[in-house]
This record gives sequence, C-alpha cells and structure tokens, in this order.
Amino acid sequence: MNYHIFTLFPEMIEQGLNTSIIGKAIEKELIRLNLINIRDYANNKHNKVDDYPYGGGAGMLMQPEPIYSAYKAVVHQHKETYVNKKPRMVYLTPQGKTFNQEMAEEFAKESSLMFLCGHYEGVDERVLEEVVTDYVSIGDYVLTGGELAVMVMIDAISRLIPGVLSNKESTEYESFQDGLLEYPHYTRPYEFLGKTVPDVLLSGHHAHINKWRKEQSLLRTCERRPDLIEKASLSEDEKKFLKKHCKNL
Ligand code: 6GU
Repeated sequence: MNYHIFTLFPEMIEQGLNTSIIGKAIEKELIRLNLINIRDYANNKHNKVDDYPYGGGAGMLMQPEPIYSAYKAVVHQHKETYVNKKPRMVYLTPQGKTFNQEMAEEFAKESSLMFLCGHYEGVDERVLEEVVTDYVSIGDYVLTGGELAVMVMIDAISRLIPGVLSNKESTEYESFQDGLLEYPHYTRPYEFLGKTVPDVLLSGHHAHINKWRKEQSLLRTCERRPDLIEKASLSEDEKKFLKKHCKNL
C-alpha cells in the first residue's frame, strides 16, 4: 500500500505513524508513506500557501495552486500507477462521510491512496473539485486540521493489510468484525483487587468458553452500544437471551 499524504505538517504524521505496529509495517515495506509538504510547492518567494477568503469572514484559506502543483507532481512521479486509473484522493473534513470499519475494509483493497489534509479555515473549493474523490470525516467534532484524522484512517486501514498484524486471529474475533463488541479479557494474576477470573475461562471446556464469550459480547453491546444491536443479525436464541438479560432490549 502506498499512501501519499499532502500536508503542511509532514513531521507530525511521520512522528505519529513511525511507532509500534504501523512503524513495523513501514520497516517491512508492507506500507509506504510518501509525505508531501504542500509548502514545497508554494509559487512565491515567501512560501505562502494561504490567503484571505473572498467575500470576507474569519480566518485564512489554503490556496489552490500549491495543492494542485503538489498533486500533479506526485501523479507524474507515479505515472505508471495512474496511467489507466484515476488517483483516489481522500479529503479529510468534518463535512465528509463518517469513517467506519466498513470503509476501512474498502480502502484497504486499494494499492495506493492519496490524502489531503486541510488547515486554517479550509481549502479553496476549486482544487477540491479537481482532485478529491472521497470526502471523509472521522466523527462529529471539529479538529484544527486533517493530520490527526489521516493518522486515524491510516492506522485503521493498515492493520487490515495482510502481514501487518502478526497474529492472524487478531482480526477475526474483534470488535465490529461481526457487528458486536468484543467480550472481556483476563490474564494473570488469577486474583486482582479481590476480583477473580470467571471460572469458565479456567475450565478448559472450549464450547462453554465460546458460549460465555458470545453472551458477554451480546450483553456488552446491548449495554454500551444498543445502536449496534439493531443492525446486528441475531439468532432467535440470541434475541431471547438479550430480552432476559439486557434492560435496553
Ligand atoms: Cl477528517 N478533519 C477535520 N479538520 N476535522 C474533523 C475531521 C476531519 N473529522 C472530524 N473532525
């Protein structure tokens, strides 16, 4: 996976993604980060990339030319990739479609993705119309820029790429994979602050353990995220179990 990220703060993204599992994936060349500093494409001596909005109003806007020049340069540098394929360019904005696991899975199928991080009050509309294919938000709140949002997206997408996570199971039984939250986990010590590990987990009886975990997933989802229960496809037995044990149903 090749990520091309257009930003005014490349070092922020570099620092944020060079650690832990994503850092390892970069080392192993399972993913590649191409950070493009939009300021390098400023068309003036002062490296200015922002200006006042026409019509007035608060703040500054990112000008279209540096973004477009940067975009054109990257498309040219990778012209074999884009010869019969339009670049997929995600613009991070609170006005976008809300990012979720399903979208992460969709993006993970691509072999290259571009991201444009806005700053100040936003970006001149004309360059967005020209280059952006996907408008994505990471939630209903306002950030100062798209950098944290792109890090969130790249983390969520990259962990779905084969080889990035070492333990194959770890993407199989986790939260959201079947539309439910994960069951609780326990490790040593057996007793902590007077609380012991549920006995079923020490029973060695795998059918019982799986049944208990499924019930815990159902209960936890019903209590913490009842909105997910409505979307999950539950069996009649599972619905009966929740009617009996969860006040939200
Ligand atoms: Cl993707 N960008 C910005 N600037 N703010 C946001 C966001 C994105 N998602 C939620 N708030």
